Amino acid sequence: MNINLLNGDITKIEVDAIVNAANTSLLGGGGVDGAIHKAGGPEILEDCRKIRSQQGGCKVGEAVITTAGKLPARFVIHTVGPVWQDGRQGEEELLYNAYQNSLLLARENNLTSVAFPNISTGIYRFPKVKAAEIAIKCVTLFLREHPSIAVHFVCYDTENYEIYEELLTGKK
Ligand code: AR6
Repeated sequence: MNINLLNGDITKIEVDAIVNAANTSLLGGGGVDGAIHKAGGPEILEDCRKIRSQQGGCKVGEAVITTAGKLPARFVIHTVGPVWQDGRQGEEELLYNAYQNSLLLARENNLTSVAFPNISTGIYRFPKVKAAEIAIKCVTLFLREHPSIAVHFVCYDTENYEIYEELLTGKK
């Protein structure tokens, strides 16, 4: 299966699309969202504003696609993960939807390589192990149906990297 694990900065990855852990406003923020807009330049925000004027932002669990501006990737897929509250507000399903809708958008646009950050595990406080299990399950099931797509999990922090490494390879 075409799943790769990387440790580093997603803005540097040369793939068809990198995924942004955005918020519903699509107007940028901190974390990976801030890094993507900073490195990609104002064209990304311009596209986001167009989408806002058409559909008023992006709901939690949904995804939209824009240019990647100056980034080495061709496109940015912006998705919105859930804020972790107590686990009883549909957070797991919403996170699954965020991964799945990003992959569906990649496929609709005939993209063959996609890089994901660890959506919701920063500012949105989703428990990291649970988030990694959801991400890997969603991607694995999707790639079974669409084996021509390659997915890169790009972990910025060591904790997430080690969690993914253990789940993907069973080694520690
Ligand atoms: N490359 C890859 N991963 C990164 C990078 C990077 N350059 N920078 C941070 N991460 P977060 P969220 C990791 O907080 O929890 C924003 O303000 C980080 O270590 O970026 O979904 C948005 O506008 C963590 O593992 O996103 C929203 O308001 C992961 O990216 C809100 O944060 C996600 O952390 C979304 O919160």
